[in-house]
Amino acid sequence: MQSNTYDLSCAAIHDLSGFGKCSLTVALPVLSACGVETSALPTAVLSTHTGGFVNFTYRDLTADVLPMARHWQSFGAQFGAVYSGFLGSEEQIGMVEEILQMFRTPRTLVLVDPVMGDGGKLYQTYTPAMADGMGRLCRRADVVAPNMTEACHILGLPYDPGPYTEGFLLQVLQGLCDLGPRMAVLTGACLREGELGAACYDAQTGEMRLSVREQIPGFFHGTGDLFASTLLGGLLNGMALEDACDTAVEFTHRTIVTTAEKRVDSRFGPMFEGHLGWLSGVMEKARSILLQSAEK
Ligand code: PXL
Repeated sequence: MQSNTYDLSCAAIHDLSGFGKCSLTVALPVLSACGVETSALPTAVLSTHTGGFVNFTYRDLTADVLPMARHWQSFGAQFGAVYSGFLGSEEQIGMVEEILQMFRTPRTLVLVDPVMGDGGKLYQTYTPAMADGMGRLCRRADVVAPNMTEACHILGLPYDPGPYTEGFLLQVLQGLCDLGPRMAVLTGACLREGELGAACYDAQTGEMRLSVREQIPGFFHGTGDLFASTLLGGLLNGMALEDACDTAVEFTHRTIVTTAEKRVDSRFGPMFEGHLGWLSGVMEKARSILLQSAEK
C-alpha cells in the first residue's frame, strides 16, 4: 500500500448470519452506500449471530473458502481492499492468509477486523487456538480494527472495561502496529464514563486521535461490523485515517441512537438503514475532494 487512492472494490470475508444484522448483512449495504463494489466470501452461514441467541444453525464453509477465492482469481478478479471479519474455523485463518497472497498488490488495502469477542469474553464459536490465530492474521494487515476485548487478547493484556488513560490507549495501539499493520483503530475507547468511541493510530506519523460521542446505555450487536465497514469505506474514498475513524464513530453513534429509540430487542441488530443516505453523502464528498486533488 503506497498511496491513498484505491479501487472502490472489496472482497469481504465474513459470515452470513441470516437474522440479527452483523457481518455480511452489515458490510454489504454499508460498503455499497460508500460506493464500494463488494464481493462476498461467506465463511459460515448461520440462522442468527451467536450473541444472545440459542439453538442457532451453523454451517461451516471452510471447504468452500479457497475454491471460491481461486475461482475469482481464475477470471482475474481484482480488489482495492480485502476485508476479513468473523471466521468460521481455525483453518480459515491460514486460508485468509492465502487469499491475501492471491489478491494483494501494492495498491490493495488489507483490513483485518479480528472479530472474536466482546465484553471481555470470546464468542461461543471461538476456541483459544482460533483467537491466537486471529492475532497472527493481524500481522498481515495494513489496518486492524479490534475492540478492546480483541486487542487485549491479541496483546496478552488483561481485559479492562475502561475508562482508559491516553497512555494506555496509545500502548495498545502501538502494540497492535508493532505486530505489522501501519494503522490501528481501537473501538470501545473512552477517557471518561458516559462517552464511547474509537482511537486511531498511524505508525508512520506516530499520531493518535480519539473520537467519542455520548455513550448510549445498552449493548448493541453488530455495531463493530458497522464501524469497521464504514472505516474501510472512508479509507477507500481517500479520507485520512482520523477522518475515516470519526465518520465511522458518527455513523455508528447515529445508528445506535435510532436503535435505542426503536428496537425492543437489540440482538436483532443495528437500525442503520435510515442513515445510509447521510453516509453516502459524506463518502461522495470525500471522493470529490480526492478527485479534485488528483486533477491538480
Ligand atoms: O458482530 C460480530 C459477529 C459476527 N458474526 C457472528 C457473531 C458475531 C457476534 O456475536 O456471532 C456469527
